[in-house]
Amino acid sequence: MKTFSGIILKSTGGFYYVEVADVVYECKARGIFRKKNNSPKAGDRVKITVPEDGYCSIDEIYKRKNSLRRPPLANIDILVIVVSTAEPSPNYLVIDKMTVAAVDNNIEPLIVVSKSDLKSSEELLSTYRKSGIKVFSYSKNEPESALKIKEILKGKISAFTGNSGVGKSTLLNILYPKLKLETGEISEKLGRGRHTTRTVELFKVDGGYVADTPGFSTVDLERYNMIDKDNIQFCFPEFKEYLTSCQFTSCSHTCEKGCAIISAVNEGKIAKSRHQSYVAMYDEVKDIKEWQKK
Ligand SMILES: Nc1nc2c(ncn2[C@@H]2O[C@H](COP(=O)(O)OP(=O)(O)OP(=O)(O)O)[C@@H](O)[C@H]2O)c(=O)[nH]1
Ligand SMILES: [Mg+2]
Ligand SMILES: [Zn+2]
Repeated sequence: MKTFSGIILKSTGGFYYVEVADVVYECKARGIFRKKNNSPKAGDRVKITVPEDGYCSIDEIYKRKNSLRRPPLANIDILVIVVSTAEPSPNYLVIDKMTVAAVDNNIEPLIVVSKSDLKSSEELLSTYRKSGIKVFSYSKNEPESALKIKEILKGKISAFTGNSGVGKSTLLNILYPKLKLETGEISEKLGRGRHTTRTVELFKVDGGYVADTPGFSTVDLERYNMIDKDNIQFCFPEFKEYLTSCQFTSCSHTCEKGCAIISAVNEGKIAKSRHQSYVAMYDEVKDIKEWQKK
């Protein structure tokens, strides 16, 4: 019997695939994790036991840097939020919920606008350039525009997320051609009503790992992550320089007269859609009681 430390690449059908120095072990998790409602997930660093015969088992999950419920991933450095200019059309509130979930979990958000060949990406780019979040645009016909993204991801663990059909797997194939991930036509997706990518999986690339994830519907996002209403403001990086002007008056920054955030929005320094998302998220969580969050 031997023990190793490794990283979980994916979990399917009750098995976990744990990489230890380029060897992947098929493991089962000990029942204790389920009892504690703390199942292992892709990205987890774990201790495994490899017996002479029988199943390998995951015995311990090492301390996580962070953990996302949806997509189910741990220890992510960068969340790459892929947004298409069209097919499907962007939804600013959905994008902003993802950026907030990332910042709240100590993950760097990075927005990639895809399909700039179908429709101008300018509105999305100008909105997020003001946000202090890195934003790039690319189209599959200009693969060189994706190279800057590759540079940022080097040596990191990153997860690609975004609506089904935005082009996450297509972009990953452009960045790392050896992955050869399955991609799908939008029309087929709608017809069959299912995602092309069906599991969360980590791939070893460029000294780090990237995770492809299945796209989600907005319904899933309602449970994406729950955050305290007073913390939402800190998850909008561009609010930071204005917050001190409001902090002593317990300003909610949603409608108050003289609010420095609202002034910055009116002056065009903060994008209107970002503030609208902030207000929507604030309203959504302000009435949720503590016990409902669990
Ligand atoms: N016109 C255009 N089409 C693109 C671009 N990027 C991806 N597509 C197309 O969009 C469709 C969906 O791409 P996928 O990469 O499968 O999308 P996905 O985000 O991985 O989708 P799920 O796995 O279902 O979550 C495919 O038909 C791609 O060829 C682009 O830059 N321009
Ligand atoms: Mg995919
Ligand atoms: Zn304010």
